[in-house]
Amino acid sequence: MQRRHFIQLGSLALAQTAAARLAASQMPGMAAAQPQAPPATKADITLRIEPVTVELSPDRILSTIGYNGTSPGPILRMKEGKPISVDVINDTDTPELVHWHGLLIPSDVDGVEEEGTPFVPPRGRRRYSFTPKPFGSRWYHSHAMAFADLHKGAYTGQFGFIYIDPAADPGRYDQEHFLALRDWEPFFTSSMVDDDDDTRHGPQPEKPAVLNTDPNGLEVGSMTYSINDKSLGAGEPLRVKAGQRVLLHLLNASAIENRRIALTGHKFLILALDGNPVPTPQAVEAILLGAGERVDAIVEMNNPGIWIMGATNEKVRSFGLGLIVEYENQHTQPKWVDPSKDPWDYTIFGAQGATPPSRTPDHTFDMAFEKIPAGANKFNTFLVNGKPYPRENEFVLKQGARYRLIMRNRTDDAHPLHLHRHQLELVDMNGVKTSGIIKDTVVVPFFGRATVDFTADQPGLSLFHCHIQQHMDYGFKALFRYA
Ligand SMILES: [Cu+2]
Repeated sequence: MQRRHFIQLGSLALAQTAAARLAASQMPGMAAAQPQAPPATKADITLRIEPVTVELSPDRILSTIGYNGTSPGPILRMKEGKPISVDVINDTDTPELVHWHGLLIPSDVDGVEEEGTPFVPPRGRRRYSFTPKPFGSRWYHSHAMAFADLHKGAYTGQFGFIYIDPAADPGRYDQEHFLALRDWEPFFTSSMVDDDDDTRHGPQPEKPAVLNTDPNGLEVGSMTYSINDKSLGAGEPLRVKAGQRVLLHLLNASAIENRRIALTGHKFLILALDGNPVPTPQAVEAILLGAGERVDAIVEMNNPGIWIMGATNEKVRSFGLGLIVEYENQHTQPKWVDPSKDPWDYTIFGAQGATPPSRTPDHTFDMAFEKIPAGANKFNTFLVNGKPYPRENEFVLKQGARYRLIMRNRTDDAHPLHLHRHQLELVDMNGVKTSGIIKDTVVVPFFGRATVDFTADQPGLSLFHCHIQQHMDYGFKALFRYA
């Protein structure tokens, strides 16, 4: 090849790269993953994305992707308002994103492709620097898309707790535990009914007059469960003494299902939802945790025995979702008794009396969610207001204004809806008014309706989506932008 020829080819290649970069910088969904050199200073935290094995029980050892050799990853404790840096090293062949769920941080470090956060490239690294807020139970997880690949994104073991101090005051307590509900080895199935969904017995204000009866497409199921990295009966029991107060930080880290749990013989005193203290703590027998949601609760250990805490769904519990709570000097078999059938109801934790929401909204967005059944061996898709993702300039926010979102669930499934980088105040659930409950993920019931308010105080793109990975991947999302 002649030299002149070579130079021409070289400059053409350069021009193409520059054009690709320009295009990438103009499209938030295509942010270029430039490799970063190791930084000169050491970060406060290093997270290594790498293959891990998880020993759910002696005869059930799984391979997945996790953080720092484990799944769940390390519990990250941060101080509210104190800047922190996290080096993420990606020892896999897949571009990755780490999302800091429930934190009010800028789009470029939120860990979301649609918001324009750069990927952590395969075999590369990227530093996330941000100021953690607000305090409470948060978590971190992969926000990569998975589509038909059940070995990607939130289907893997890439998740862990974040706890931001100062904590909400739980009062005196004797033990503190972080417990993540998980399913493993997901598979496609055409016949899945979510038996845990206690919302299907409630009011159905959004049930369409004519139902779409087209045959359903593939759903994702599991037959392997755990709390943290152990299946029921395989790990050490949670050992307690009569009279102790045990603080539990519960997280549903599932990519596929909402989950209802109970602890036989005991009640959970609910202190915080999604890490935010509730106006009216109440004791309940069972908790419904949507995928992505957290609950902080105190359990008074006042009923000596050996008890099972776990999924109220018998099949799910027997496939591993549970742990044993053991009082000292007890020698009986672990016991399970179904809790009362009282449905989970956010509004009982709201402000007492007819307290109005903290601020009157300036503008209301109506959002109707629909599922388009795909038929055998295909993937269902989801529409927001009749249109597929992406959509242009539908949800544009004015900084400082207060917005109301009316979420109308016209599907036969309960969906955990998550808005990134903002805090939602629950104001209405199926017609029941409430106030003072602050969340980042809200389960909108089966054919039900939930209304939330939020202040547009976080400029930048913010993703709104169902926290069930398959639903998000196949269209159940919207992008909020600032004017
Ligand atoms: Cu969903």
